[in-house]
Amino acid sequence: MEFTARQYRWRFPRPALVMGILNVTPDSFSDGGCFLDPERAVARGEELVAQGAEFIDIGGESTRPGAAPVDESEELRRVIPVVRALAAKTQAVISVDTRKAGVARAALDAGASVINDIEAHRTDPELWKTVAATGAGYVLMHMQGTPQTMQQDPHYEDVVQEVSAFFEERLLRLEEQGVRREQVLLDPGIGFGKTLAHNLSLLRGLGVISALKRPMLLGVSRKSFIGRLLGAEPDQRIGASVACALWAAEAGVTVFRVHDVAQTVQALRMREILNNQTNTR
Ligand code: 7PM
Repeated sequence: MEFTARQYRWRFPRPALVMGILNVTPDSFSDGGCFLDPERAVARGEELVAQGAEFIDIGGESTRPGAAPVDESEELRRVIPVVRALAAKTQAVISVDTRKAGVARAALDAGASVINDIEAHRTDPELWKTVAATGAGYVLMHMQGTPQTMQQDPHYEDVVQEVSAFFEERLLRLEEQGVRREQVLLDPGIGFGKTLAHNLSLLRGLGVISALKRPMLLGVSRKSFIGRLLGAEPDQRIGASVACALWAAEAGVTVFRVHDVAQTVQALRMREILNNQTNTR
């Protein structure tokens, strides 16, 4: 298995990759408003890289349930200076969390290599063409509904089968648009139109998605299902987030989108040593 994003290429199996989260929004649930100032955002990005992140995922529009949409000029203003600075200053692969082809294009021009599309191409039909034309990496995330409505009454007959069928269908449509399978990471979209029970079923059923033979990305970091299960505030969910990452690594997930890069990298490296996946001589 391979994943390519512009000039980058990873071959699997290989040690897990960590994607550090950098929100440049005024309203994200665990770090909202902290990094709206570009200088602070860039400093935070450099810190994530120093902690071992190979990807930085930069987002300028909150995906919080019910969050207000952001217009393109505002999203560009938030995101592009940070992409440009981190692409120039760090070795990290820059990912941009956007649903807009205009933002994706500008970000790729500014040095980004991956598009993290939480809407899986429901909003802007130009987005896949941009991914095809640039050879960018593409995170294909499953969501039922839209960020505005997704948590109102999510319903599935069999969430694991339905998410898996969604990926198969989108992979075919992506190929029709000129996006090669090698460019795609599959992400079950934990918390996006899912109840607690759906999230747990998906985590338990990751092996089914892994049978699609594409690398998987997972975002569980500090999510509310952990709070619901264990009663902790977002910044007190690190242990459970890391536990989920180790669990998911066992099921074949290879890319982890996290807030707590140092702790996650340390846990994943330890797991790899115990599995004899890493050369320790
Ligand atoms: C409310 C709900 C606030 C969800 C914040 C979130 C993912 C993502 C996010 C994910 C990919 C968060 C999320 N989650 N992109 N963006 N996968 N690809 O906890 O799971 O960061 S936003």
